[in-house]
Amino acid sequence: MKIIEARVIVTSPGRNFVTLKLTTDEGLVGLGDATLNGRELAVASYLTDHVCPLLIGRDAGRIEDTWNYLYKGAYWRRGPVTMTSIAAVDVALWDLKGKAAALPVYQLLGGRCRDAATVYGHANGETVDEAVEQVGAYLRAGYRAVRVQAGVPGVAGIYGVGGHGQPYEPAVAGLPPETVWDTAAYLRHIPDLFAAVRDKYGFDFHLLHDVHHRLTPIEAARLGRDLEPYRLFWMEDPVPAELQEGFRLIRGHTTTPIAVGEVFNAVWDCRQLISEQLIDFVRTPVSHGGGITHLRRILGLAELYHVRSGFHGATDLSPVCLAAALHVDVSIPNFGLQEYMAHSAETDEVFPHSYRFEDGALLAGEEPGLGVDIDEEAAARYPYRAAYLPVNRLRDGTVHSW
Ligand code: KDG
Ligand code: MG
Repeated sequence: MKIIEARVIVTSPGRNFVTLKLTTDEGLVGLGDATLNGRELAVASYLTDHVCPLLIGRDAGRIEDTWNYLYKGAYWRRGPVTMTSIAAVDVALWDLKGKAAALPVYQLLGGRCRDAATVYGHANGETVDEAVEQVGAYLRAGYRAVRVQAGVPGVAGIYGVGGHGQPYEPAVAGLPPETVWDTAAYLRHIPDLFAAVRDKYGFDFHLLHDVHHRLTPIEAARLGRDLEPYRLFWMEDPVPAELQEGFRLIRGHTTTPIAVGEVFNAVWDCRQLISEQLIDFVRTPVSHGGGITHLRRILGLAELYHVRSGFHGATDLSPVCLAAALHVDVSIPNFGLQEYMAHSAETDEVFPHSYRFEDGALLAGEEPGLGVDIDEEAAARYPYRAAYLPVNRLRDGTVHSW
């Protein structure tokens, strides 16, 4: 089975998505998500200008070989643009292999280890009361795990807060907006949020919180300790993770579990974090981490060190990525939890899919391949619009991690 066409589709049904579409001489179509929030067109160009021409005439069945050809053959290794591009090819090839074999992708990955992937939803509110209310809505909808984010008094534009009960979407149309950050105010406020949630709903479900890379190791150690009474499932991205050994300091002070890795793109970004057991969950998504092939390598290493999966699943990862994640989720022994932010109706219209939410979990589709399609006519109705993630500054104007 040979690839005869490789094409990139950029569409913006509510937000931007980049999709690679491969077609074979047998008329099969494979899809891969190539969306890199705020840098979409860089990946579109990498694929269109430098990768698609190399795919024409290739044997679509040679997934591992193609991965190595694109990774080693480029000479320039790793990085989000390269690894998102390789991931899109890899996922499209798994989709094709499933369709050629008339099997859902999880069957090719060894078959089910579980029936469905338990997910966590996003409760948020500008105030503690609003956030507590939203947690209740998720519990009533059947979720067994909820991430909670809330506004911090005196700090406008806090990460993860949509405002007035709206779902949160971090990318903003136009040039990057700027937000202000105050570590001391945040550290004072967040334990009260979790005290209020546990006080109202008890301990019989999982709670999570995303720090979004804003603290230093010693600040993160303090937060982890302050949150211990509320038994979090994880504290996410407590510090920027370039300095992997920095996590020793956090780990030495708190038993609050740590999840990291939504911005990682290769096993090398988390080798030390995993092998020194400095984290509990790895969050690298299929679409930024070199695809199913490379993500399985990361999770294979993680399994040896009691680290579980907690794949990123924000709205900037398309339904193609979410479907791929679900096939991995149900087929690996060390699954932890899957993030789930439901996509907009426009996004679902462009990407019809067979995965579905039921009883706090997502079920991977049973169709051959990934079980996701792209409606190109609908996609064409939503042209690309420039949009960026915010830039963060301290009160004195210093640029801070967002
Ligand atoms: O593109 C950035 C978002 O995906 C990110 O801010 C969302 O941190 C995030 C999460 O945990 O979903
Ligand atoms: Mg996050």
